[in-house]
Amino acid sequence: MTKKYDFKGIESKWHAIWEREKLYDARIDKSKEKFYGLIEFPYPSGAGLHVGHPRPFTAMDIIARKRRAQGYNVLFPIGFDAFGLPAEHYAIKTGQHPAKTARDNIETFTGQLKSIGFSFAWNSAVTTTDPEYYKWTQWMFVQFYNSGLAYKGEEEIWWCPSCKIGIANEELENGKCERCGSDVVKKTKPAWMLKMRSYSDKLLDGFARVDYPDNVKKMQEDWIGRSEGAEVEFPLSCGGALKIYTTRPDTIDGVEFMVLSPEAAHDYLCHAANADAVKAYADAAVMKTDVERAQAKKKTGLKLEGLAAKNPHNGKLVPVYVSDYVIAGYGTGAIMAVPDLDERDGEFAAAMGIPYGETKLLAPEDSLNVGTRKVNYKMTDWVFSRQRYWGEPIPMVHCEHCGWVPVEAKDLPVLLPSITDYMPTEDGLSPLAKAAEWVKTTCPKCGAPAERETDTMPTWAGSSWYYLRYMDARNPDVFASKEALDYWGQVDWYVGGQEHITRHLLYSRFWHKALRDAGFVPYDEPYKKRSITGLILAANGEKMSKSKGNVVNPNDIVSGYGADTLRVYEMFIGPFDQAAAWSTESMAGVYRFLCRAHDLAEKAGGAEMSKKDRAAIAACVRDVSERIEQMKFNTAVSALMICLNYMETLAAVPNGMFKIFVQLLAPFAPHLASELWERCGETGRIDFASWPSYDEADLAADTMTIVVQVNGKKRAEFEAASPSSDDELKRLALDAVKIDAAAAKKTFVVPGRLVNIVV
Ligand code: ANZ
Ligand code: ZN
Repeated sequence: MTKKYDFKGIESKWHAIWEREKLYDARIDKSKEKFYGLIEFPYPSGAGLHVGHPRPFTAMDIIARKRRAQGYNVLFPIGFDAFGLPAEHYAIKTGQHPAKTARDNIETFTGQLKSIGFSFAWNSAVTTTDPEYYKWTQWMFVQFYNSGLAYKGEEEIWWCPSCKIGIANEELENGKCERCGSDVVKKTKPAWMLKMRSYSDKLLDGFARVDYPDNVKKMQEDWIGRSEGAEVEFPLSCGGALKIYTTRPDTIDGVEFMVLSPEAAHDYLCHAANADAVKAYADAAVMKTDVERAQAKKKTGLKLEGLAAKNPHNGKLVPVYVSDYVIAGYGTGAIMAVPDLDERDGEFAAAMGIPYGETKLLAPEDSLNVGTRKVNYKMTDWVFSRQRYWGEPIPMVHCEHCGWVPVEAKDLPVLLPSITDYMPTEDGLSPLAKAAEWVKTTCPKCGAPAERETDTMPTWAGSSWYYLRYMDARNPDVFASKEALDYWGQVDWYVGGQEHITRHLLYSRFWHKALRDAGFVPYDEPYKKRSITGLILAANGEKMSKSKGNVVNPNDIVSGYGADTLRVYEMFIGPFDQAAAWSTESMAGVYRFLCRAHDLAEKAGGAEMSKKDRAAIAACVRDVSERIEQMKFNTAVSALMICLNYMETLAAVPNGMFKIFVQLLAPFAPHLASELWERCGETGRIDFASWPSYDEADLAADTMTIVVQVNGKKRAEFEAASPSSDDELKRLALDAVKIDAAAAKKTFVVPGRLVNIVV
């Protein structure tokens, strides 16, 4: 009697078994080789899991499950990145404490993730807002401070007047606040900074030792923006000299004028006859974002009347301009303009009506005697202060006598005080500044009354090192023991979204290298291999969003079709690294595939595998195994479908064949596969049954039936691999009729059909 595919019953049964047996919990086991697979942990928003999450999660789950079957000791952890603005905004709106909403949301996420059957090591789950976790985030900041990597600067930062928050360059979206879309302005504020720029070369060098897609490297390289050039001083008519940075010192003969950034122009006002006009231009320009300045349709600017610069190469006197296309934070904030060769300079010359001639390039050896070699980076230091409530307090204390003093390790964590007014103050101070009792403390060094830092860390802090905590998540004494760090080592494979390449991925590489240099981790790159996944879009190709009403809720798929259908469909939806549009029909097709696989179990029995069966299953083993490694999950699913189609044509499905199919299906549809494995009479868990291999010889795909005639009469029949050589067929034919080769006068072959033996 055929049982219906009861996915609900099957899935809840196996969830209970996995939970009870703690099947996927991670433990150090030195007798086995380790595999550490990582996904970007989710931000537990109030909306719950969306269908985009399971795509990379299922992919790494498949790899983790395959590795277990291959005999590896697997760490496939999960956690929650729960600090940050959305939670705080929600708290402001609803009056609920963000710690409470975070807890509630994490509970929802946990239930959803478990319902999809990810083989996460729940015993090493972490949450960045947990004081036992952020204690270490703070501790690491103190280590960075002690090694000179953290400093408090008077930095120019971007300020969103609406969110009332200082933000880093990389958090701008088209020059606007990425959260609320408001225009941002520049503001000078004291801020904690991390010396990330000084790690530029180390971050670039590290690429040689990791396996990242080329576009990921390229995006990070562009972000770091290393360039080699020279600094050259141009003496000024007012005395002193103007220092510029150029990547093309060989063009110095073609310099027609100099350009100051608006910020730099302020230093030269007293030498300009038109000081007021220059000041007005510069003041207005300073309030624009770099992006606005770079993208302006028409170049604008002004000459500093009465000021001239002398070309140190040819002695020519040239005028000095101010323009906002020259950026203050790059190079020296001033340039030599070569309108003939540099496009931006050419545009500026055209806009200002400056005539220019052709440039004679210098030979590389000449140029350098007027300047000094210089390497520049676009990447700036990391602005690490946020004037927000819902983040890790920066563990620093300010003392009148001792200045800034880090909180001692024994006093960590510096707990976030419970407050009810989360709004930042109008003067830009963090809401923590309003917690007067909390702010008051004593100096760790001299014991005098002192004040706590009230800025908190950016969201990117907790996610910069979470992969380290996973290795030893419950250790109360250190962020991870040496034993754990040595055993689990680097993350072997990290999969996640395109959107995290220049922020999270770069920040965490920097953080890791800083820890490495301080002697706290034993290797210099956190992630050995990184892969990218594409977005899942709505059916019409648009981004899914609440406001468009086109969001697919994974809960509905799990309850209507089962978690295995959701998983297999998300893998089948299209090439893994590309965006793909949701299709309910093709999801239903996947559901039918699983129903058929389920039903086929009834046909599986004691039959022996034919040559043809062996070829079909060998091809499936090869294709599924290879395609998982290449992350070609959609074609791996196709291979499973082809194999199922084949088995359905058989009168009796050999048990041996069906079981291999079930093993190959298991990483994709683990609930159904576990159930079918049991129905095949297996008592162990399919998770640890060794991954199937195949015999190259079996692949000789098709077989053919060859008739053997002796003196024109049919005497026997045999199966041979197709294609086979004539010699091979003759040998097999003689074997089949037990005639000695020497006794055969003549043997001839009709290709694909028969062998005739004349005796
Ligand atoms: C003369 C020249 C001639 C330049 C030429 C380029 C081409 P990258 O490669 O991005 O590092 N530059 C320097 N500082 C600048 C600033 N603060 N704001 C805007 N532009 C700046 O770019 C370096 C080049 O960008 C420099 O080399 C300089 O223009 C300009 F045919 O000097 B060059
Ligand atoms: Zn002190």
